[in-house]
Amino acid sequence: MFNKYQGGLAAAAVLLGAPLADAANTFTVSTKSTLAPHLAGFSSSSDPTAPTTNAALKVVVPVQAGNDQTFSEVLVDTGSAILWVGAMQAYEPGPNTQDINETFSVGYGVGGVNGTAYKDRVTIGGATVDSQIIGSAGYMYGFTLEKPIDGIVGLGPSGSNYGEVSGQNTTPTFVENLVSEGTIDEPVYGIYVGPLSDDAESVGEITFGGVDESKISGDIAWFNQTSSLHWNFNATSFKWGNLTSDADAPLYAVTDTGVLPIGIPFDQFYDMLDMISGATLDESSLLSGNIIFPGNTTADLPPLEIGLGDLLFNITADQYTVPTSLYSSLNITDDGNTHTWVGSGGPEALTLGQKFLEQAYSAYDLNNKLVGFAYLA
Ligand SMILES: *[C@@H]1O[C@H](CO)[C@@H](O)[C@H](O)[C@H]1NC(C)=O
Ligand SMILES: *[C@@H]1O[C@H](CO)[C@@H](O)[C@H](O)[C@H]1NC(C)=O
Ligand SMILES: *[C@@H]1O[C@H](CO)[C@@H](O)[C@H](O)[C@H]1NC(C)=O
Ligand SMILES: *[C@@H]1O[C@H](CO)[C@@H](O)[C@H](O)[C@H]1NC(C)=O
Ligand SMILES: *[C@@H]1O[C@H](CO)[C@@H](O)[C@H](O)[C@H]1NC(C)=O
Ligand SMILES: *[C@@H]1O[C@H](CO)[C@@H](O)[C@H](O)[C@H]1NC(C)=O
Ligand SMILES: *[C@@H]1O[C@H](CO)[C@@H](O)[C@H](O)[C@H]1NC(C)=O
Ligand SMILES: *[C@H]1O[C@H](CO)[C@@H](O)[C@H](O)[C@H]1NC(C)=O
Repeated sequence: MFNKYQGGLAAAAVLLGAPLADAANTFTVSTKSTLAPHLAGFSSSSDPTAPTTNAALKVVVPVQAGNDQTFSEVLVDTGSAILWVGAMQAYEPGPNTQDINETFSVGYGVGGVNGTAYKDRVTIGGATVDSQIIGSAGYMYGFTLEKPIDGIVGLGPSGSNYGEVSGQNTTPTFVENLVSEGTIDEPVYGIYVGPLSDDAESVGEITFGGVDESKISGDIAWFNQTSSLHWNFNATSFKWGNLTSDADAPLYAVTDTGVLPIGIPFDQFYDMLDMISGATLDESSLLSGNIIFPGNTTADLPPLEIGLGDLLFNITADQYTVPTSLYSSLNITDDGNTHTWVGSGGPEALTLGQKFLEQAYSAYDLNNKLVGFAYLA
């Protein structure tokens, strides 16, 4: 989750097999996508694959810390890099808690939080860190769309949490600590955000220490990170019907599990509005800024074609249309129009939020500063 879209630099995909193959050998990752949310991650202490729950509007994972507490709705955010809990259930220092006499404070694009920082033993799924900096929420504002949440686990790039804990410049993330404590060999992780089903929550997973090969088809396309603060990289192409991004211009992309929409390049976004008669910008719902198509165009809406290296992800109209079952939680009035998850990503820029990630596997390599994508199996 973030509030600025930072452009990266230059646009070529790399297909690297090596870092992955090594990392994958360090863990035998079982597929746990059918396990029940909230409980499953703790049923097997040797399983490094923590189930995440795509609760329609956010990806959450249960986190154990404090006084033998389970914080079940902790938002998975690849756009930040600090761990805090205690927004719903107060954090209580427990047998493994060290009082470090520090505070923490983080501002996100959609809210902010501060409070006391501790070191504690923290478990996510089968993965445990003995000495993890964890924030205990004291004061919090915002997060309208995300609430209720228990906290946020940041899976952003190393060193991107500068100044968030008093007395420290940057602090190690959960994944960095898994490596330094010897639990995983490589600071590599993979995220599968299960596509949302109509009726209920769907289950995805995070794999620490490698990727879950059973969730992907073909190779992962890896991209050099172009900003140290977020998972920015250069994408390759964008197309929607006859609207295409300029092949000679850069196409700056950022991926973030903590944001919901798919942001497409500014020029094509406004061309879309001009081209479809009756198309408007959402001005009143919680998806303010997204495009709304008149109901009569539904049948003709082409897919969003997003090219990342050699991979081409087609996000179909069905996939970028907001289901009516979510209208009330998003304050959308059922006016017969087609409300979408599609907004502007900024000039020559793509934002690949949760609604994109439901259709792709993503992978992160902290040492080599790479972000990768693969087709889902
Ligand atoms: C990615 O970075 C590596 C190491 O800095 C470099 O060798 C490679 O050429 C870069 N790839 C691209 C596509 O920029
Ligand atoms: C805790 O930190 C405050 C502010 O830095 C300092 O004044 C105080 O002495 C510290 N307390 C302990 C017990 O270290
Ligand atoms: C948290 O923010 C509130 C409101 O700005 C402020 O009053 C409070 O002192 C802050 N607490 C910490 C621990 O930073
Ligand atoms: C693009 O497609 C739209 C809708 O089919 C059409 O009205 C428009 O003329 C086309 N534009 C170009 C440049 O082909
Ligand atoms: C669809 O409805 C809009 C108004 O809501 C109108 O401007 C447009 O011409 C209609 N398009 C078609 C293809 O009927
Ligand atoms: C909900 O929508 C109405 C108009 O449809 C608007 O007046 C109101 O401000 C919206 N509420 C929120 C929380 O966005
Ligand atoms: C993506 O959609 C376009 C337009 O409908 C189609 O031509 C293309 O074959 C699709 N590509 C893939 C990889 O599904
Ligand atoms: C990303 O694209 C920009 C603009 O074209 C370029 O300057 C930069 O070198 C590219 N970076 C990588 C890692 O490809």
